[in-house]
Amino acid sequence: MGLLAGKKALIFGVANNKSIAYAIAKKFKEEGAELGFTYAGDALKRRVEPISEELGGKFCVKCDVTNEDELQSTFEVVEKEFGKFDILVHSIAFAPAEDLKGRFIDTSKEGFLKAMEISAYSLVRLAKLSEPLMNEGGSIVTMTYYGSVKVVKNYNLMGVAKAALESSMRYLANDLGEKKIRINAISAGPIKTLAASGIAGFRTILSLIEERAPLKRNVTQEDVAKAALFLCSDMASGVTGDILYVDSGYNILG
Ligand code: 0WD
Repeated sequence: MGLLAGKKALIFGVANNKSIAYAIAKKFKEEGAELGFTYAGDALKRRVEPISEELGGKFCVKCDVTNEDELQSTFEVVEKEFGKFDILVHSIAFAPAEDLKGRFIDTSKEGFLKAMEISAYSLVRLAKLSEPLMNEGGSIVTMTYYGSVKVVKNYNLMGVAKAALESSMRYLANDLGEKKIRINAISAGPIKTLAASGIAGFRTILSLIEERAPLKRNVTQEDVAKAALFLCSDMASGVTGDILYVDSGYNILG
C-alpha cells in the first residue's frame, strides 16, 4: 500500500510537465493519493488539463491566487469534490522579469507588491481557506530557494519574497499546530523550469552547483518530489515549521 493511500491532495503550481508540482503530483499519485488540480490562467488550461487527466485528477479548476472570486469558487469545488482533504501543495511564485536582474535597489513598488502577493501571501490565504477543510494530520508543503537567506546574483526581489514565504510558513505552523496540521518548506536547488527561465544567468548557477555542491550534480524534480512525499506522509509526523534543503548539499558550503 502506498504512503498516501486514501489521502486527498490539492495541487497549486503545475504549469507544464517540467513543473516541480507536476513531479510531486505524479509521485503522490504513485503512492495512492487522489489529486485535485488548479491552473493560474486560461493560457495554462490546455497544458494542465491533460496532466490532470493523465494523473486521474478529480477536478481541474482555474485559480489565479490574486483573484479572490476564483479562490472562493476553487474551495467550493474542493469541498464538493473532496469533502475534507489532507494535503496542500503550494508551488507558486512570480516576479516581473525586470526585477530579476541588475540591482535589487531598483525594484519597483508595483513589482515588489506583486511578487509578495503571488509568492508569499498566497500561502497564507491558501492555508486559511484550507484550514476548515483539512483533516487532522493534514500537511502543507511550499517551495523556496536559498536566495532567501543569501544574496544570489539576479535572484533579487524573489529572494526577498522567499524570505517572507519562509517566515509566513513558520507562523502558519504555529497557528495550525493545534489542529494537527503540519506545514513545511522545501528549499530546492536550481531546476530548469518555466519559472527558472525568467532568472538571468540561470545556466551559470546550474554549472556552479555541478562544480561545487557536495553531490556534484544538480537536483531533479524527482528529488524534490521524494522529499515532498516524505513531508506530506506520516513519515514526517513530528516535523512542522521546517525547511528541508534538497540542493545536493550546496547550502552547507561557506
Ligand atoms: O529552480 C527552480 N525551478 C526552483 C523553483 C528552485 C527553488 C524553488 N522553486 C520554486 C519556485 O519559486 C516556485 O515557488 O518552486 C515553485 C515552482 O516553480 P517551478 O516548478 O520551477 O516553475 P513553474 O513550472 O513555472 O511553476 C510556477 C507556477 C506558474 O507558472 P508560470 O511559469 O506560468 O508563472 O506558479 C504558478 C504558475 O502555474 N503561478 C500562479 N498560480 C496561481 N496564481 C500564479 C498565480 N497568480 N502565478 C504563477
